[in-house]
Amino acid sequence: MKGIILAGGSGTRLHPLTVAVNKHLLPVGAKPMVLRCLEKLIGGDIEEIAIVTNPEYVSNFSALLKSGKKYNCDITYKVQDEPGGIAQALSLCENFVGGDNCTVLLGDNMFDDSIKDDIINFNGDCKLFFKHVPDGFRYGVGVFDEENRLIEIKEKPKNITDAYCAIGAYIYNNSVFENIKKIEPSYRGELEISSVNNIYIKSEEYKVDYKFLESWWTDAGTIESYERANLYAYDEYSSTI
Ligand code: TTP
Repeated sequence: MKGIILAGGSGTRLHPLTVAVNKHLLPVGAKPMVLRCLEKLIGGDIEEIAIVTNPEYVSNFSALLKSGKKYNCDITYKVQDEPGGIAQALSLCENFVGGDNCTVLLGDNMFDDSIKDDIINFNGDCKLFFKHVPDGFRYGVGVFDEENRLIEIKEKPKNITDAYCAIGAYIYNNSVFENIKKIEPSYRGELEISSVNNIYIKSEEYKVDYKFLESWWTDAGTIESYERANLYAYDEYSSTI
């Protein structure tokens, strides 16, 4: 299993915090955001990890994480020239992953549940993670049938409030790179990860598994959610002292 942290993008919703600093290097509690993802991957016994980021920030990430030796892993840095979407960022890791499976984390997502067993015991083609949210219209949300089979991910469905959103953690077999090649840019001009996930979900060829997170999850991509992430981190910290 290879690990991938996607830490490119524009971070415009966090301006001016992210004008001169990459979003994933901002502090959340006592550590930079990206370290939280790194810990999740290492916790799943992953030893080879790629970090995808913008050209101007590669040196900042390597200054922080270096070779990965301190974290008992080997880190590769990949450059995303332009922010072309999450799936486009992931496509840059095709050679890195080779014939292996990969666990992909969005660098601005934080959650408390362990995904160690999901990583170690992965034997399907794709595994997704969902969290209940009261504002489903903001996210890619899971559509399930009466037998709780996942039938689709719907992007930002209008008027939907209570829903299960697909969080930024995905485990894939290596067909993911073939599947990225099949998708077209969305109305935003980006290669969307929901399009890739829908290929897995809708094709009979693939076995897709999913899990609902039980504890907290947040992204940190807006001022409001960034503050929430810091509150969770503070609670976590104060429960250890
Ligand atoms: P988003 O929050 O959807 O996009 P963004 O980071 O560009 O922020 P904004 O919309 O405020 O401009 O990205 C989610 C995660 O995916 C984030 O952690 C960064 C990563 N990402 C990439 O690595 N490359 C990309 O091209 C995009 C769009 C996102």
